[in-house]
Amino acid sequence: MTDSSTEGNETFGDLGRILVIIPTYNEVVNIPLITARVRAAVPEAHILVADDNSPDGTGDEADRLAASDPHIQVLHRKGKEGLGAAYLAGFRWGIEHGFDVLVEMDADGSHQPEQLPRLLTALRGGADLALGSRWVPGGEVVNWPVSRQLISRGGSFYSRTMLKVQIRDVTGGYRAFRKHTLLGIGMSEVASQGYCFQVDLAWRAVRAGFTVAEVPITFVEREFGSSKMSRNILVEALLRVTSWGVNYRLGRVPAPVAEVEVQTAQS
Ligand SMILES: Nc1nc2c(ncn2[C@@H]2O[C@H](COP(=O)(O)OP(=O)(O)OP(=O)(O)O)[C@@H](O)[C@H]2O)c(=O)[nH]1
Ligand SMILES: [Mg+2]
Repeated sequence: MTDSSTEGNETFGDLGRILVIIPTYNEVVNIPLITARVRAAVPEAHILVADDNSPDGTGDEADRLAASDPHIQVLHRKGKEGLGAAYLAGFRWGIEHGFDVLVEMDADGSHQPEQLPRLLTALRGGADLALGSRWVPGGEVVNWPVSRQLISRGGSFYSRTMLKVQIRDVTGGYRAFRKHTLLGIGMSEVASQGYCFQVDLAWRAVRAGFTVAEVPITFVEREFGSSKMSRNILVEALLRVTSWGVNYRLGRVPAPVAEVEVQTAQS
């Protein structure tokens, strides 16, 4: 079940230039569907597909889409380096190209473009970071196996407890950042890759004193293609979150240093 109607007919030009970054690895069926939905839902937004040289030809398909739509661009990366690295490269690209709002969105339809206005509205309301949340009132998951729900809820609970953050859905990956938020969280120190990349960024934003808003979303299980979720991603998250939590309690985790590390070229 997907929500095919965009909420409201609002425009978001007052937020500046909006870039939706879609990381892809073997999403050839999904990429035309998701880009079309983003274009329909928020027509002023631009899209950057960050593809890690997918063997199934997602990069070529994205190039075809980009050739017929100036709002779509493709960042071709040399090989599979994980979600975190793809997003960091996308953020840098977006800031260098003069974007003011940078959105994270999966390619597989789990993050519904029609709900993007909710995240953008939260930024307009004063948030520095808007998090799409499954685990706040009004948030939900559709067609997700109980095993995945347990991992997600358990991961959020463990991270919240270890890191003492109040965010209910700290592992979620549907997010909108104001540019200044990304410039203030020390992106160059971020090394985490999979699930814990999302925890890392949210925790950094909180420690840097930014306002984080959780916005309810309906998360829909992917219909096409296969999951890249793996045991390694879970183990990485568990080890990193545990080590961050222990060091935090020992007073060894400073607040992120604001660093303007990207040259902004207005285009
Ligand atoms: N560029 C790039 N994208 C990736 C990589 N790993 C995953 N992705 C993309 O990141 C998004 C999320 O990955 P998914 O496989 O859907 O992971 P998930 O949402 O945890 O798993 P499911 O719920 O089972 O779909 C998708 O758009 C993937 O194509 C990677 O190494 N590089
Ligand atoms: Mg997914």
